[in-house]
Amino acid sequence: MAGIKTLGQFILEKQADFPYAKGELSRLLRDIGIAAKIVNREVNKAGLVDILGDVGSVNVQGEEQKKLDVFANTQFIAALTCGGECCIVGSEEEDEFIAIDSPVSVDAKYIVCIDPLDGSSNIDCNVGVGTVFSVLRRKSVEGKATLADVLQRGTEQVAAGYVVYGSSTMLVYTTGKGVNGFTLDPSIGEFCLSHPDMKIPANGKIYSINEGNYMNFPEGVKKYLHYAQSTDQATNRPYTARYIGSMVADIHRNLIKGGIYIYPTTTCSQDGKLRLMYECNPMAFIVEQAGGKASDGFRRIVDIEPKDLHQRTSIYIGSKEMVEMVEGFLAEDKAASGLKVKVG
Ligand code: AHM
Ligand code: MG
Repeated sequence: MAGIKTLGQFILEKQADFPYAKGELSRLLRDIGIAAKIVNREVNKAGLVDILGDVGSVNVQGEEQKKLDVFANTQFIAALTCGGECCIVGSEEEDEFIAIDSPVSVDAKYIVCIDPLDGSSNIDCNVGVGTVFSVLRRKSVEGKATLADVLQRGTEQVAAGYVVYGSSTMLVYTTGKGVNGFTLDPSIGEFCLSHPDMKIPANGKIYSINEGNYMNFPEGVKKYLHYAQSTDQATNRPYTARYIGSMVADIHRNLIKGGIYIYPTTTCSQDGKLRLMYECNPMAFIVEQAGGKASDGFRRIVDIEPKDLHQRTSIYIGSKEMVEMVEGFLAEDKAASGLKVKVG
């Protein structure tokens, strides 16, 4: 055991920093870790058993649900229901939030918004997928928790994390005191601390965006791509394009190597594609805690006031200087279009 620190040990150790903590958040994180291990087992054997492919139903976003999506959703909801610390789960796979009404959850203080299996279009072909979760504290003090308890800004998150099921499986989380990463050691079935105090480089060379949508991008994004692809030795350009199509895996790589992940608004999806409450907010919390930036192009993601559980937003997230650069192009463009409107 020498030198190994498991996720469970680490969570307990951190809890000791807060002498009045009752261990509820620690137990919640532990429950998520257990469900992640079960999902990991199924993701790993997805090619062997009849779990690939569509399950036939369509989720609230109008997307076909894959079998593994459904499996992951069931596992996380079951873990949070049995754990007793969570009063509401908001999931990408569920139209409405789920109020947990089990005898062990009567005093539950936490709300979890989760994308149980992100990057689901990659399941069928053995490419990395992930889980993303955001933890909020319930605001109301009596009665049943409601949607108003869920719809809190990202600044109110008490914890956030993701699991990336890749060539190895990692769980990365923050409680607002830095970011720590744990790699699953399959031989002992434990997440072990492998990436303590993760920091994203202030600048990088990687940009991640679905360039197939180029024609529909805002002008500021087109200008940034032109900048990224132009040659300039002093700033290490041209940059390198890397796009897996699983946000968790793309952002995880950029967090380690330095880079930017962009999913902008397009003329076809004017609110963007990714979901604020369970995709963008948790990733923004983590990346900011690692020293990076996350914005919708004009303001911090975590400052956006949510109106709906499944609300979408544009996102520019990653190395601080890269996000600021693209924000600069977007601001220039906004100012120029404002001028055009005035002149006209
Ligand atoms: P999902 O939650 O249905 O899997 O969708 C989210 C995913 C992100 O992981 C990924 O970065 C993006 O959608 C890919 O979208 P696109 O295929 O439009 O590039
Ligand atoms: Mg998703």
